Amino acid sequence: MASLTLHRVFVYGTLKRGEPNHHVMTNTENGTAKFVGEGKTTESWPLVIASKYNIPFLLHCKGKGQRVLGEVHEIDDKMKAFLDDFEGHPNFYERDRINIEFLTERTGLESGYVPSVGEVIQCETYWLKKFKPHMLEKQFLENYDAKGPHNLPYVERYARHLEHATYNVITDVRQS
Ligand code: PCA
Repeated sequence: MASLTLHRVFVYGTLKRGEPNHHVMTNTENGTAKFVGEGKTTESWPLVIASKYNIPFLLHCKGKGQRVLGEVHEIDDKMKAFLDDFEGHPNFYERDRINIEFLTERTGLESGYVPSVGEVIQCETYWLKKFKPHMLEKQFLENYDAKGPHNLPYVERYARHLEHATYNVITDVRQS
């Protein structure tokens, strides 16, 4: 039987609406995802762009960087399993909790519970926990945009060299 459990995920990078990997969250073959609203981390964390493919990473290093803006989505078990695989959890990104201040006003038309503005909610996010020291020398962003003024455009997976299609060959960001 399909589980009805929903999980809140905070996306800060290419999974956000309008960003290059958002389509995986709208593809119902992967499970279901519902946008709940915008949010901001309650604490400062470094959000950087790194690797030859210009991939965004939230580094698990509290107090550095800025409070990061992103989106809260409600996902089912199937989408959670899909995203874990997609993000290489736990061998590349690691999914773990993060506290998020919810920022979006209710419209009154939502189905189900929606947090109020200013409410702090616990979500799951895809961290880079074991990162190489040079990652902390990069620019710390507040709000990721693949086409932003940083001039580090995201290289989509299909455009990468064939043997670089999976994360385990990206060796310049993660400390083994
Ligand atoms: N995808 C995940 C982690 C970084 C990325 O590009 C996200 O958008 O939150």
